[in-house]
Amino acid sequence: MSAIIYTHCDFDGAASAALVSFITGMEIFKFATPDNIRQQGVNGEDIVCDLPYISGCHLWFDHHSSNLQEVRDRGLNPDNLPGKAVVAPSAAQVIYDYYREQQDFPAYLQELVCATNIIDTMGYKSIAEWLEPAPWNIINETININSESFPAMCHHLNWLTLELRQKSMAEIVKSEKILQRYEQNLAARERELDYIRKIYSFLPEDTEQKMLVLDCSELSYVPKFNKNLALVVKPEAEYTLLIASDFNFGRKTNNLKISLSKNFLLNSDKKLGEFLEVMNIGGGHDNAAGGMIRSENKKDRLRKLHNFQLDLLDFLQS
Ligand SMILES: [Mn+2]
Repeated sequence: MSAIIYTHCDFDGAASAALVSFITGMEIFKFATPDNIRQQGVNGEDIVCDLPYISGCHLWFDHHSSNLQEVRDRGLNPDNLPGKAVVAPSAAQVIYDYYREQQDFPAYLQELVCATNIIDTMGYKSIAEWLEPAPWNIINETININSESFPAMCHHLNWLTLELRQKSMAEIVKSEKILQRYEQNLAARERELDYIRKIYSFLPEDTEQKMLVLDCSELSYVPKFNKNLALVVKPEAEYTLLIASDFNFGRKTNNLKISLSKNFLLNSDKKLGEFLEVMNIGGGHDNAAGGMIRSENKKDRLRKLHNFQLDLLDFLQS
C-alpha cells in the first residue's frame, strides 16, 4: 500500500502537501476538514499536515494551537510526537523549518511559504492588498467554488498541489484552468458584494457602527459567502455578525446560526470564541467564531436574537 499525505482542504493544506511531496516523493494526497479527518484511520507510513493529530501516523505537521491543546488533553506531549507541531503562521512554515535542517528548498517554494503565511493568517495590510490579483491570491481564489462539490474541489486541490510542488506561483497562474476558476469566483464576488450592500445593517444602539449585521434569516437556504467582503462595503466596521436560519432536512427550524468575525485589519484583544462559549452559544477562535441560538418558536427566536445582539454589542464596546 502506498503512503498517503492527509492534508487540510485549503491553501495551506495544498502548500504543505507540496512541500512534503517535494522532499519525500509521496504523491497520493487526501484532502480533509478537521472534522472528517478524525473519522479517518491512518497507516504507519502516512503523513498528516495542517490537521488534528491522528494516532499512528508516520509524521504530523501542524500549527493550530487548538490542535496542540487537544493533544495535551489526551495526555501527550506534542514535542515528543513524530514530525513537528508548533504555533506558527502556517503548517507550510512548520514543514519548511523541519526539513530545512537537512535540505534546502528552491526559491519558488520559499516564496510559497511566505505567501501561505499571509493567506492563512489573513495577514494583509489593507483590503486592496487582500483583493489584488497577485499570483497567490489568484490561486487561493480558485480553491472554493460555491457550486462545486467537495470531491470536485479535492480533485482541483490534487492538481494544484502537484503544480505547487514543481512550479512558481507566477507560472501556475498562466494556466487556463486557474484563469477560468478565478474568473468564476470574481463574478461570484460581485454578486456577494451586491447582496451585502442590499442587506447590511447596524443596530440602532450601535451608534459608532462597530458591528455590521448581515441578517439572512429570511432566506430559504443557507447563504455561502465570504463575510470579509463586508469590509469592502463598510471598511470602518470592526466586526461582522452573520445570521442565518438553521435547516433540518430542508425545513427551517426555529434556531438561528450565527457567525461572527473580526475585521482583519483591526488590532483588538477581544476573544470572540470565548465570548460565544461563555454565552453557551458556540465557540471558535479569537477572530472568528460561530454558534447557534436555539429557540422554541418565532417569538422566542426574535427575543433571544435581540438580547444576544445587545449582549454582543456591550461586549464589543467594553
Ligand atoms: Mn493552516
